[in-house]
Amino acid sequence: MTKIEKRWVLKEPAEQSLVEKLQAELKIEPSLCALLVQRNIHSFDSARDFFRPQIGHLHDPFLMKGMEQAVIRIKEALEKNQRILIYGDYDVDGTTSVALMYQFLNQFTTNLLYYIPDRHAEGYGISEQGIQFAAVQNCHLIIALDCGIRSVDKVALASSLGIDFIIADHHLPGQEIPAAIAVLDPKQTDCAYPFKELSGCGIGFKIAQAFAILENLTEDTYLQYLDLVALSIGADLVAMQDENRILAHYGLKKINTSPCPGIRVLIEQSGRSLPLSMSDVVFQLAPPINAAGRMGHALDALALLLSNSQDAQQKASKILNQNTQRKEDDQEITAAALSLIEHAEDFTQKKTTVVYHESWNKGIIGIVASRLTETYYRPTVVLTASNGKYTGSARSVIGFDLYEALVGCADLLEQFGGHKFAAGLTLAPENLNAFANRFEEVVSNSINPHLLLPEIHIDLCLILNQIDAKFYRILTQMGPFGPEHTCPLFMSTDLVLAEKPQILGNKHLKLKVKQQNSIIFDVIAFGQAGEYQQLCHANSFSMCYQIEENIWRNKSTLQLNAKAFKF
Ligand SMILES: [Mn+2]
Repeated sequence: MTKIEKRWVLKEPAEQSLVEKLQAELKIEPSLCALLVQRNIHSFDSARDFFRPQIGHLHDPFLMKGMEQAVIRIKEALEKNQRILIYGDYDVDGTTSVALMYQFLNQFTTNLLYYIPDRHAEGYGISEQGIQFAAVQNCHLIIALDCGIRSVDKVALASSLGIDFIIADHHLPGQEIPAAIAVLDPKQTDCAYPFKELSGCGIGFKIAQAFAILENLTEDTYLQYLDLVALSIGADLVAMQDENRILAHYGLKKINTSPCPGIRVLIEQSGRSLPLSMSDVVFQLAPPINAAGRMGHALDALALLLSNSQDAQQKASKILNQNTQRKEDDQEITAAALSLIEHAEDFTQKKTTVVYHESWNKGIIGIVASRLTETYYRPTVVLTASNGKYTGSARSVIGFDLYEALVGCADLLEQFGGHKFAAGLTLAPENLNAFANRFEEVVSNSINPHLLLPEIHIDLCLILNQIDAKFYRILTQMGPFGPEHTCPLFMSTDLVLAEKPQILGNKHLKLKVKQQNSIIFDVIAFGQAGEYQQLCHANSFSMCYQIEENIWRNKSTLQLNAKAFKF
């Protein structure tokens, strides 16, 4: 397998005068002040708000377009005892949205149902089957979460059946907005809400907050669901900024102290020790919840999130088993896809990857597409057969607009949608080769070749002696981290080995490094056993890394998690 060379890009250094001013006020290590300034924290006050997020700093939910209409319609449904259907997407954001809204409203009514479409049979968004279900069940109101902003026809259909809609979505609106009672989506150009990057579940949370304000209820009626909101923020990869950081901070606290029974059991069964970080939420808790929809039906994930403690064990086992199966399928399909790529003619010259197999699971091809870009860093499309057509998931490389490239292939596609980095498409089987050729042509003609080299963005260059327990403690207080507020990545140069490296399980490396007469640091380098020879022979090297805590036999030490080496 070829190794991808990555370009190391050091971020623009912080302005020295601002760093000095902040250091005079905060009296912490200048390199930490430099990190803060790089992240637009310039004063004592903004640092205080940043390190101590406040629930009181959440935005007024009524600033969101449609909020007043939404909560008034919900209130009316409760007063008239109308049956409400809570409708959500099949991923983590969708299932947490439904769990939040269902349980919140369940405090005031039992006349409630929920619905999640089948990923394989119904696909994404509001389905006709869902609306039929609402009609048969005599629902008067559907609250759609994490989907619906483009469901113009479906909302009209519901309306013709006497069913009202409230849409609470965070996806990009199309030309036409559905004619619902209320459409909540801060990405509407005429929505004045000050923060545009809430998750779908975050929008649901804002509805609950608005309803509580309207009805003079205590904060706890909605704050008790912050564990679900934090889960959605992590899993949906929304920006860890502004309101999301406050919600994630308190939600993570709840996950680590008093989560709902389903999340508690999921943590226990996954074997992770507390406290969980946001990255544990993303990599340990989210995948089994997503696996339900990919391998079976997302209702199994929702059942866990809604469960009381008695049956949570068995519900968690079910989705954890589905996740194990998902991982196996995912590895198998990835290996098969890599072999297809490597057997294709001229594959080393290609700028794109397009692979197809009729038997691949439609719920997994998106993950496989991302995985393939880890080996061949190119715009990638993975397709499988579905209902007589070929359907696919596409992933881009950073900085290249995949959606635009698909527009250039539109005449060969039956359907496509998505955004810059990820998209979905459907085509007729006879167009597969023509599409693969056209996609290669369009990308080759428009991509800047340097985009095909992945970049590592480094925050700061550090001297090893700057790293100590206090430095690390303040660093962790800068979390939770996520997109747009990533865990700081450092680099150090002129490093030498303090002893011979060890290879762990054929794949990983464990080493000890120092810098002149610095103290010695333990380093873990996942998936980098291939660097062993060069490390052993180098006079000195550079390394980029994150700093983490390693707890072993109740003893905590700092260790460096190496992401790349340069010789
Ligand atoms: Mn979402």
